[in-house]
Amino acid sequence: MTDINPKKIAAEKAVTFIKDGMTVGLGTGSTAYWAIKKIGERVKDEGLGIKAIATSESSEKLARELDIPVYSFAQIDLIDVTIDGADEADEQLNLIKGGGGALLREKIVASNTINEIIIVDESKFVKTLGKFPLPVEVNIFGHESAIKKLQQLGCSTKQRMKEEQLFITDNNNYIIDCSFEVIEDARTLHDKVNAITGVVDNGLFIDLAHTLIIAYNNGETKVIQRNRI
Ligand code: A5P
Repeated sequence: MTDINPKKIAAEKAVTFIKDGMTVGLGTGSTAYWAIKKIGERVKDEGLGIKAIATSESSEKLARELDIPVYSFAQIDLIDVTIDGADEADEQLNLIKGGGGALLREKIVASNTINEIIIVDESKFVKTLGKFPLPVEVNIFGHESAIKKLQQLGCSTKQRMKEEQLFITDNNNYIIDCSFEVIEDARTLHDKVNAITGVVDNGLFIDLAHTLIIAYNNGETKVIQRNRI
């Protein structure tokens, strides 16, 4: 029996979109990991010349270990291609992200990217978003008040923990995971959540992804592209 790893398959397909001279956003998580590994391989074996920008401290560390040159927004304007994972993606390419806690930097990078490529295994391709609890990054001061206001939007909340400690993002904030079960109108919910003072951003990515690569458990892939608006 061959070992099929859909995350790796989706990631390696996405890396074929990268051409010499491009600026490349590096996503975060266990799927993006495979993309960063493959990019590192291309840098080493083909001499692929890129400028990378990372969406988290962990991805930056991995990139540096693989000799991928990492830059910051002080040196980069527009990003040609970003490859990132997601926790859920629907047919319109709306997403829930932030399962790894990197949603804010991921959204900043995505919003400066010409082709945001999202890579998922088939389990994350859903009809309606919401089964995966929506990660919301909140300021530490007053987070108790933000939590109450999030609950008033109709969700149950759980503060993100890591090894029995409160989880702190790369930006020194907390994450509140909000279970809505079904999100009928993702755009409206996105705006309502972000209108709460103390919320830094939330994991709904609307109109930010351009390409979705879904890898199935049988090794096949499907690519969905959204027209740029
Ligand atoms: C990181 O904060 C997230 O947005 C990830 O992109 C998302 O959680 C997917 O992660 P995995 O590829 O590890 O499932």
